[in-house]
Amino acid sequence: MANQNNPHQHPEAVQAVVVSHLRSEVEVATLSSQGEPSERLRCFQRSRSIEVVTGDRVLIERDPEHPERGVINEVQPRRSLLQRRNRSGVVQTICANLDLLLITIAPDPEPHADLIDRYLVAAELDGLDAAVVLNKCDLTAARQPEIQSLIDLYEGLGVQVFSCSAVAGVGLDALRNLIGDRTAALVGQSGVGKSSLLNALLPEAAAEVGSLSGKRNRGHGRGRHTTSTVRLYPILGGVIIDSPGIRELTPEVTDPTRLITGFPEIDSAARTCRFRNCRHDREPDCGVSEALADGRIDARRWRSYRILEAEIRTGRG
Ligand SMILES: Nc1nc2c(ncn2[C@@H]2O[C@H](COP(=O)(O)OP(=O)(O)OP(=O)(O)O)[C@@H](O)[C@H]2O)c(=O)[nH]1
Ligand SMILES: [Mg+2]
Ligand SMILES: [Zn+2]
Repeated sequence: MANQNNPHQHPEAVQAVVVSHLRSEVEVATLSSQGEPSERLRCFQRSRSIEVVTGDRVLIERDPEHPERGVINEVQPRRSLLQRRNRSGVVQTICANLDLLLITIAPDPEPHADLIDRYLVAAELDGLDAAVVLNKCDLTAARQPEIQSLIDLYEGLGVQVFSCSAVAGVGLDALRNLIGDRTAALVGQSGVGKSSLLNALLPEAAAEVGSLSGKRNRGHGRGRHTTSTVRLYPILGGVIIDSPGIRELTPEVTDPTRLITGFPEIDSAARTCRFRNCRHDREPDCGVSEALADGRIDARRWRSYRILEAEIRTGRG
């Protein structure tokens, strides 16, 4: 270990990954020599200069008197970050060091396609892979035309769509293969079955799943959300992160001119506009208007883009 050569480094520096962070309590898992999460410890942060989030790689020091406890001395550089802006414009970090976003939807609750677009933007701008996971495919018959047109739209944009069912045990091997040795986060609306999928892939996760009536969590000021913290689970060489459901997402876009790259079909049409500063409104020879007219750009995707663009311009989520 590095500390054998460096007398100034703490003698007990241990590599770990943050499993969850709730208020002042941080749960970490020490990393084996293969880099796999193993032993769990409860830690606190020595310095609050960096807020640790689930997925962070940290250096910890064990408490000599309580081996199940420790102190986080250092947060290592992050290779990626999933961030959002809340309604007051404050940037919140959801998790760190992700490779893959699993944008989970279901026939019920009804998918919000704009939310899918926003996750795809976050993935594009943060350099993450993304796939749409259509869970509850055992229920798809109820909304067949709407669901099929969503699948067709996103597949047409080059996004892979995985149909599966946590309850019926369908499509789970494909998900396992997709995750492989990567760190993947299950994200999406509340009730689509993110925690159910986690449990189906990894029964020992024993994550809490929403009751069918949705009554149990009412009256706690959280609506019907079941999962309340972002939490990491090791799975066969990879990692799954389960996250609380959200209704809205304003991805953190530091360079607004890059937003359009999250909408590749609009981006490529806009490159053919006659005017470089075309506002795609009523300008002549506007590539976007042409693509909207002949169906290369879906009208809903265009609205979705414009709304997000306005939000980012005004700095509000
Ligand atoms: N029919 C059917 N129901 C499912 C399936 N997967 C999950 N459900 C049900 O959907 C409900 C919500 O599941 P959860 O796993 O708690 O959903 P979640 O996305 O984790 O919700 P939040 O934690 O609130 O974000 C539960 O009643 C599950 O039993 C499925 O594949 N088919
Ligand atoms: Mg959940
Ligand atoms: Zn134009």
